[in-house]
Amino acid sequence: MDPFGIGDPSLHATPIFIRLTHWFNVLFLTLLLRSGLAVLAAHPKLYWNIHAQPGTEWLWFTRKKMPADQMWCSTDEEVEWPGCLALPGGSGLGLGRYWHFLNALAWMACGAIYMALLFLSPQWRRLVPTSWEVFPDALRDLGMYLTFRTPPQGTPYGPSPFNPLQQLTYFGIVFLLAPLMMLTGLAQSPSIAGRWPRYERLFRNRQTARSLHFLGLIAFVVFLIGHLVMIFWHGFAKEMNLMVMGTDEGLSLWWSGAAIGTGIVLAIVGVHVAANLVSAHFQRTTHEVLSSLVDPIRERVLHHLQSVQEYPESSVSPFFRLNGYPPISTYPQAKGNDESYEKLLKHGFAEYRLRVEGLVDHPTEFSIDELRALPKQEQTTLHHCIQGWTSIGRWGGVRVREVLDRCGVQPEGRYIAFHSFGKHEASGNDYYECISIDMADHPQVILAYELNGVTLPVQHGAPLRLRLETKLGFKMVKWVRSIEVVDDYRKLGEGQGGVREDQQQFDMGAEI
Ligand SMILES: Nc1nc2c(c(=O)[nH]1)N[C@H]1C(S)=C(S)[C@@H](COP(=O)(O)O)O[C@H]1N2
Ligand SMILES: [Mo]
Repeated sequence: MDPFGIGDPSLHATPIFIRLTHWFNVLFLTLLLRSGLAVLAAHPKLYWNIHAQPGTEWLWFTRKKMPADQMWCSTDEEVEWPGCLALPGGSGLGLGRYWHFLNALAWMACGAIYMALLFLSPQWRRLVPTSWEVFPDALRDLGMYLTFRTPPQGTPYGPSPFNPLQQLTYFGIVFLLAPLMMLTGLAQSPSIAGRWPRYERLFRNRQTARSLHFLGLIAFVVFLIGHLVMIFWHGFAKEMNLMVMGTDEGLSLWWSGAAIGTGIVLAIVGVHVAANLVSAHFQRTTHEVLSSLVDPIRERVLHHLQSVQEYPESSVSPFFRLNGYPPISTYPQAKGNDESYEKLLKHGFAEYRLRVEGLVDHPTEFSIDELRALPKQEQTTLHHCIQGWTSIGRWGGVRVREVLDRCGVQPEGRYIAFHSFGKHEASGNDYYECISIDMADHPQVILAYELNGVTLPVQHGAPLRLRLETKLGFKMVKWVRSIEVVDDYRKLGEGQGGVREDQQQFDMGAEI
């Protein structure tokens, strides 16, 4: 038994850690791929520009046209893909993201174990080319495959069992594609982009990172197809023996690897099918199970990050996309107008009062003039919608902290709920979102009454909307009716932390 291949100078046998991490990698990567498609379906358009400006997509997977003469929202742009393609199928953004993050974490853990053992053993020599000759040699091998010949096994400059093309490809996947996917994935987090705006600029901008992340997916699919072709090219039984049994020599049953390997592949398919089924039929349970695994890690890593964004005013987006129809009868899509809101709107919000209540010493009502009299803060920031589009706007308003300080938060107050006049477009339930109370101490958490230097327009949430510059857009309640300080967000709505969490299985933290 030589689990690390130390005693095998030819590195011909595949040690157990490589075989195990290989099969887990197959599981995690395929789940990442299919859940990634569920995320893409929520905004099936790719851009190179940060404004995600309609009409400037370089690639799109939809035939829907948005009307030029009427208001539309980014939920109207969503498409649904079948469950055989995406995990989950249909409108699967919320759970798709959870599957994606869970598998990203599992995949990175698996990768870390693999890397550690690879470099602690001589096994790295399978993968790492030790001569520039690998480039012309790989080209030669490619030419041979394309003319239906099989290149000789091994490299002339090292003990690898792979031919130069294989070695170069695996090296590229492990040391270039995998890091690219992790880095471009992280660059799409509003918490990371908010805390380190320059990190995001490494990839030019947030939309470029998203586009590169997608191109990485394509590269991975191309690799997967090539890999499968090669398994059959070089002999299914032999390759399966190497990847399951560790060696093709001295096996009493030549088909044992093929049989067990096929069983492993079927088990992986089974996990995919089960993941789709539970996501479709037990949404809430799936949400709760996945969030109990993902949320603690995500929260620890990302929640405390504070936004330091200050985009130049010249970078303000020419067009700021919308999500959520105003609660007025002009828009039947809003799933219910609010007459009190319509009345306030008619009088220019002169009678509007922001109610602050719940676990506060002095429940208070603020008029817009009173809010304007408090210290004003302006910030030019990037808005990340959970669906994938971004826009830059200059917001002006008052810090949530300023408002709360005037009401005196009681020690039991741990969360802030923002209630809207509007409804959730799919369920018709009241729109509300909760954040943990420490967010009020973040420097760029404001109730905005201005956008780009003018009074906040109705479609963007007049008279008052929340801005949280490290969170996804759905947390930033528009048409704020009241603020409620609570001890536990689970007591509100259906208990998940907001209406989109309740209805769409979005994540309460919304940091990535
Ligand atoms: N009341 C209410 N607030 C809302 C929404 C909504 O539907 N209703 N949509 C949210 C989502 S998903 C996003 S991305 C942002 C969009 O803000 P915008 O319409 O100003 O661009 O508002 C958030 N706030
Ligand atoms: Mo959104």
